[in-house]
This record gives sequence, structure tokens and C-alpha cells, in this order.
Amino acid sequence: MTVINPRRGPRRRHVLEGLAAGAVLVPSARATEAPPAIPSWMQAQGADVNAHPYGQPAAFEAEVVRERMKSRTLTAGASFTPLQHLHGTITPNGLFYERDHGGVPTIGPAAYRLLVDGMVDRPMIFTLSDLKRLPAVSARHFMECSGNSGTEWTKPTGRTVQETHGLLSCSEWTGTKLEIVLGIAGVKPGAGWCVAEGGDAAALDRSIPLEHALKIGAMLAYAQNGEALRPEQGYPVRLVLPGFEGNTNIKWLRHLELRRGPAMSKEETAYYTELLPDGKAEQFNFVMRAKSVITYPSGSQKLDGTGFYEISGLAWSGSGRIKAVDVSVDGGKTWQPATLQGPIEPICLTRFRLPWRWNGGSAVLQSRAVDETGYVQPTLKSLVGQYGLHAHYHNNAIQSWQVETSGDVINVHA
Ligand SMILES: Nc1nc2c(c(=O)[nH]1)N[C@H]1C(S)=C(S)[C@@H](COP(=O)(O)O)O[C@H]1N2
Ligand SMILES: [Mo]
Repeated sequence: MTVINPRRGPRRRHVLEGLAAGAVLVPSARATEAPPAIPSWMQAQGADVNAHPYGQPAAFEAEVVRERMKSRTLTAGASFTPLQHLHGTITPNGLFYERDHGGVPTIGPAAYRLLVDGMVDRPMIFTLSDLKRLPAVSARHFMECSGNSGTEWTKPTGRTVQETHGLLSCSEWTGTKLEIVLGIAGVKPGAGWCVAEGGDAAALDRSIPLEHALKIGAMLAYAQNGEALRPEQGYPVRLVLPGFEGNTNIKWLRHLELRRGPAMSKEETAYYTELLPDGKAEQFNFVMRAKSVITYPSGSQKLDGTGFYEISGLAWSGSGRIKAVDVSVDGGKTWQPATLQGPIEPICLTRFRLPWRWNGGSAVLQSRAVDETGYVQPTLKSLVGQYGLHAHYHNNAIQSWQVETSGDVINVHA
């Protein structure tokens, strides 16, 4: 990092004061590897350009990995995206969060088949090449497990934003629309639901309301960020239901059955329902409500001295575009509007930023998202007031990070 340009206006200089804490004025920079000296890596040819036919991250980035949830089996479990290390809004494929109920099956492209039957005019089986011949679309959408932040209902538990919010990722998905495939099979009148089944050992199946699924642009995706889906993401084909809870985005999709009503499968009765304070359970909570989180500074990070910091984070809503994000540095007493990084796309992660001067005092950082429907992300208190403490899924409460006078950042309930 270089020294601040003295020609910048006084106000900007004030905001950026302390920005380049580690930078050194030119005359005292005498390390042999620092410019103007010629460093060792300029004195010989670089590494073999053919070493990695498939590119790898820089060796220095080895700590940027998914973190596995503690689970009793090696196959059923989850791993979390390292949101604190990522920039912008797209999740690299190797870091996309993962949730598997029965491990990752190996399905070759030649062996893949999709059966479409039930209330259709023509029951059909599609191969992968059949699906790839159909008109394609690409769209950027987030995906979030409805269990994301599930550990945070009663007390602050995750140490990092990876642990509190890492069952969240965002890709550019490419595939063919569900509408096209169903159009070929011909949906019979009266078919209101589509049961989607995965080709894994869990045979995970969910009932999808047909009209709603078509409205949100449901997709049979075979590509993610330009390349084929990763095995963990459902290779070769998964259902992408923009804005719906992760669980309904069936991976290794093998069967679509058109029906009058839902199947009442295990995953929509025993699980993925919300136990309410009155003992009743809320079912079919498909749409992920607006939510946001500050990724920098966030849990387990440490501020390196007072001065300028750019608070930055992610906001998203299953109902459409993010309209605004407000940030508080005093635990919710006062709020300032953050800048949203465009383009702001519907049902997509949106990056927000706010310049901040840390004066060395204790501070509680929070962000609050508002989506295009006017819905405002709730405090934990108001969410618990509504759902009680027996709910597990869909915790979209405001997250608080406390900056201590030491500069350490910790997860707190404020
Ligand atoms: N066939 C199948 N589909 C599945 C799952 C699964 O275990 N099997 N997990 C579901 C859950 S709970 C979530 S949150 C998302 C996770 O998708 P990802 O692993 O690509 O992040 O996939 C859903 N689709
Ligand atoms: Mo999930």
C-alpha cells in the first residue's frame, strides 16, 4: 500500500487517515525484496506454466477453505463457506457451502437420467444431452440453507461469520427452465405440485408448489459459474429454486412427479418445519426472508489500530432485490445507510459498504437489510417474540459483532 496522495481533498484525507498503517515512506524502504530493489522472484523465470491444467488458488491462501460441521457421520453433514475471506458477491465453486444428507453420489453424464411423470400427458425420460439441447438461461442467485444461523437463536455460538452465516453462497447458474421441460411433458390440469427427488442415498425429496416455482424461474441447472456443477452441488443436474430454502434445491435430480397435492415427505414434515410457541408447526416455509451480515470486521478478526476501516457485508432476500442496508456501530441506537454495490440483482447477494473511523472504543456493529417489498430484517428479540425458541430454521435476525478496545471482534447478542 502506498502513502496517501497529498493532492486529495481535506475531507477525504481525514476519512482515510490511518488507512495505510503498515505502509512505509519511500526513503526508509530498504528491504532487499521491496521496490526499488529487484526481488528474487524477478531474477529467475517463474513456475512452470503447465503445472496446473486446472488452476489452483495461490499457496498463501490455504486457510481459505470450507469448514466442516461436527457431525456423527462422514457422509451426512454440512460445510460452511468462509464468508470472511471472500470479496464481491460470487462464491468460488470450491468454496460453495455444502449440505448432504447421504453423501455425494458419483453419477456420470452418460448414466444420468431424469424421469418426468405423474400428472403429465407424456411421461418422459431425459438424458443430460437432451437437457443441454434445450434453450438455456443463466442467472445469479444466492442459496441459503434454512438451518443457516440456527445455532444463534439462544446465545452467540459461532466464532466467525463462516460459522454463523456460512451456509450461504451465490453462483451464476446455467440450465434449462423447469417450464420448458414440463412444457415438453405436458402438465395435466389440476396438477398443483411437483415432487422433486434426488439421486443420492438419502433420496431426498421435496414437494414444490408448481405455480410459485415457475414464477420464480425454477431451473434445472447443470452449470455453476461457467463450469459444470461440482459433484457436491449435484452433478450433473440440480434443481435451482431462486429464493427458496436450500433444502428444496434438489441435487442429483432424478425424478419430477406432477401431483395434485404435496407428498408430505420426511423433509417437509419431520424436518424443515417451524415449531411455534403454541405447539403447532408451520410447514412449507419456502421463501428465505431478507437478511444481511457484516463480513468485515467480523468474529475472530482483529482491528490493527485506530483509524479508517471499510465496514463491508452481504445482504440478500428470497423475495427480490435488496432496497437498502443500514449499518449501526452503536448496537442499534443509530443507523447510517450503507452504499450498495451494483448491479443489484433480484434474489442475489448484494455487497454493502460503509466507511468508518474506529476511535479505539468498544463498538457493536450491526447491519439491517430492507428488501423491495419493504420487509425489514428483524432484531433477534422480535424474531424470538414471533417464533419462540423451539424454532430451528429461518433465523434471519440482525447479527451483532462487538469490537473490543483491543481490536478483537467477537460474536455477541446485543
Ligand atoms: N438430493 C439431495 N438434494 C439436496 C440435499 C441432499 O442432501 N440431497 N441437501 C439439501 C439441502 S438441506 C441444502 S441446504 C442444499 C445445499 O446445496 P449445496 O450442498 O449445493 O450447498 O441442497 C439441498 N438438496
Ligand atoms: Mo439445508
